[in-house]
Amino acid sequence: MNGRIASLGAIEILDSRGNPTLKVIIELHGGTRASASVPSGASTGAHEAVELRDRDLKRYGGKGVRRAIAAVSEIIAPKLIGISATRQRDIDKRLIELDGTKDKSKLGANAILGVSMAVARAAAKSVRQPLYSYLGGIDEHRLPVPMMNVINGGAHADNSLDFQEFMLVPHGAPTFAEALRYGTETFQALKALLRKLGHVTSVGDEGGFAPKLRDNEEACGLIVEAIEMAGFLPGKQVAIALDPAASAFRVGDGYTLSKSGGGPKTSDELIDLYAQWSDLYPIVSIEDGLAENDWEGFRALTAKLGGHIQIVGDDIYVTNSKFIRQGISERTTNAALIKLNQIGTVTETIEAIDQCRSAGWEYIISHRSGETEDPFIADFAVAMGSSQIKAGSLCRSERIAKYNRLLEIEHELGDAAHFASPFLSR
Ligand code: 2PG
Ligand code: MG
Repeated sequence: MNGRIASLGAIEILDSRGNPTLKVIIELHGGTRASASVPSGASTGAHEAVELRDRDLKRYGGKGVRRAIAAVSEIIAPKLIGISATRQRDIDKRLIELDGTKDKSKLGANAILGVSMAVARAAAKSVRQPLYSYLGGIDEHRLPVPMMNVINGGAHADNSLDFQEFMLVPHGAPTFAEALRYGTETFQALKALLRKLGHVTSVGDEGGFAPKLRDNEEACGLIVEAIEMAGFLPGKQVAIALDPAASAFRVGDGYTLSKSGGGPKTSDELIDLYAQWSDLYPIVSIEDGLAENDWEGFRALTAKLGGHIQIVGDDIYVTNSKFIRQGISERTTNAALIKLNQIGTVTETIEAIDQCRSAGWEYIISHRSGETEDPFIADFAVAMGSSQIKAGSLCRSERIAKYNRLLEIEHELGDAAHFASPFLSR
């Protein structure tokens, strides 16, 4: 019968860092074909679902994904063939049961997620709907505010910055297309500014510049200067978001800013630093300002700054409903980062988002530092009515693919498209 899964397989492709990943290819009875590619993180949370890698040092330094591919064609495919691709929830449940582990380490979260995403895309195609309206319903029409990572540090660049991401947030634009222009013109101004100051303008893993600056704070100052150079109002039109990714510089009970030579700090000292910065710079959002095991520090940060700044949990929640629920009851943050591959299926990701919605939290759909040209998260962000998307800088096609897809969606929605800042009410 049309719409039922006829074949399912995967091939090994490369991600944006030149590491192998999977592209899952699915075919339905009736001729619909679809595919989905799986991203991969560098600064991963300890409780993330586990990617299956071959560990065969003779191929790709052990990072090959042939075992995950075999899991798709030999274990998963025989169980899913014949089922209607529109039964996403049921299919995801079967995938979880087939794997049987808590962290999806048997079949691999990469194998499982690739199948889950490919199923969604094939089902959308089979009912002739764009992915965003298939997953979100016909009423979904919100375009997310982009968070654009224009200065890279931490685990994403070999430079002097401990903090991983310094992002532009063009939330004061009237449309997504204009927000993209505000961000891009600021990115180009930043390039000119760095060049003028004698810095290199080569880029890190997410396409942001990776200069050797004096310290982390200098990045904020340069971004404000670039926003002004591009002719925008800092804060009002283009604001700043940070992802220090603090788990990466957690040492013992404290934090050590070793890349910048900033020395050790306690949680309270880091929180004070963020408070100072938020007085000096137009910062609207801080993600992973503390480490994944520092729940107490997160609570203190949220108590201090959460009234006017978005405090986002990434590594601490890993898109897992269980941790998000705990975060809600303990007021650990007021927002969560959402990454499909942290949890491993489309259904579980939607459950994590439902948790956020029930608490009135913002939820930000995010890429990974290792990406492919697959723009799945662009459709997913619109489908989920997410106020924000984190998709990297304004160069490198694996990042731009997501922005270009959002431009298409905005165009397709026409007058129904809605772009609004989540920050004006703060
Ligand atoms: C993050 C992500 C994406 P990675 O920490 O938010 O920017 O990085 O994919 O390396 O975990
Ligand atoms: Mg993060």
